[in-house]
Amino acid sequence: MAEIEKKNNLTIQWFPGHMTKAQRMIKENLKLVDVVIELLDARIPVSSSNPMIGSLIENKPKVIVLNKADLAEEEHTKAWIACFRRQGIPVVAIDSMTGKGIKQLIAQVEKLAAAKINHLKAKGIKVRAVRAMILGIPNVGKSSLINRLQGSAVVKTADKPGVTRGKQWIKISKTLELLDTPGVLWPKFEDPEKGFHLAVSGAINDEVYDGELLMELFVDYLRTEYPDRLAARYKLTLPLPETGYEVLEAIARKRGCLRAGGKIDDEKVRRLLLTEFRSGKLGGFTLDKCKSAVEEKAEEKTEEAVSAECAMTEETK
Ligand SMILES: Nc1nc2c(ncn2[C@@H]2O[C@H](COP(=O)(O)OP(=O)(O)OP(=O)(O)O)[C@@H](O)[C@H]2O)c(=O)[nH]1
Ligand SMILES: [Mg+2]
Repeated sequence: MAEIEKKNNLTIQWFPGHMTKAQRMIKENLKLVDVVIELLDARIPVSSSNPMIGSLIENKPKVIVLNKADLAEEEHTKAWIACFRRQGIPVVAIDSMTGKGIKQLIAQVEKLAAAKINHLKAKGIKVRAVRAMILGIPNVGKSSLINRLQGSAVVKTADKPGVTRGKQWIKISKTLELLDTPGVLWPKFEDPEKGFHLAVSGAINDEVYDGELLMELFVDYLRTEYPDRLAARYKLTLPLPETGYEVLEAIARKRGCLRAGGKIDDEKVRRLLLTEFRSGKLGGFTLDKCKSAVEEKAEEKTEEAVSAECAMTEETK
């Protein structure tokens, strides 16, 4: 079966009732906030971008945060930052575990809220703290970022999607208050590649998709794109075996994921590989690659050429 067909067969979808409720809550609370902090997963900045957020937040000032930058490839994160900046979108890369990048984020939030706060000042209204709402897909690290900013575990976090269920305001300092929100996805992933990326990175409840098929695709991806990493981590010899399953078998043997009689424990080795990938043990990964400025320009030119050609065809009709 071709790879694209397999991805189509994954039919990943996860939009449980609590997400519809969360969306309503986000809309209702927007009027209370000055700035929206949209967390994207630095490993998948395209796939983790909820297409419904634009219409949900309308014209609220927004900063994009590429969280889990420690799990992504540094040069790709830099390219993504440049890409957002070219579009005039404020962006910061952070690691909510160590706090790297958080100072820049606070500065950015204050900058975006300055106009509103100054407006209140000018009207003689007592200056209040800046209020920001944190939005993002499940498991992207919204609650972890709040805990990091607060310096203690004020909100619950866990290595599984769907942990935060209600809203919660947290006073970070005299000048900043944050609203934690539940992770929200959207009803249908129009591109199966996005579903694939969201599932491997841990944004989707592992019980709602075919784990075996997902791992088949994922091992193939690693085998072709990152053979050196697999070889180094699991002490395999290069070139790697021809098929993904043989690669899994080799890993299982190295790691003792075996059943009685020496048969490999498929489930155990798949789980091991996924867990090690998600926790960064295989190194940083950026699954969504960003187009360089040169590629973007070339594409714009092609689009211009196509429109010019269409216009000419119209004229000669
Ligand atoms: N390596 C790394 N792990 C992170 C980072 N931020 C969060 N995590 C981990 O990601 C997992 C999810 O974090 P949460 O803060 O619970 O995510 P959330 O966005 O609040 O998730 P929901 O409440 O389910 O929507 C936890 O295991 C965190 O430890 C980061 O910057 N780097
Ligand atoms: Mg949470």
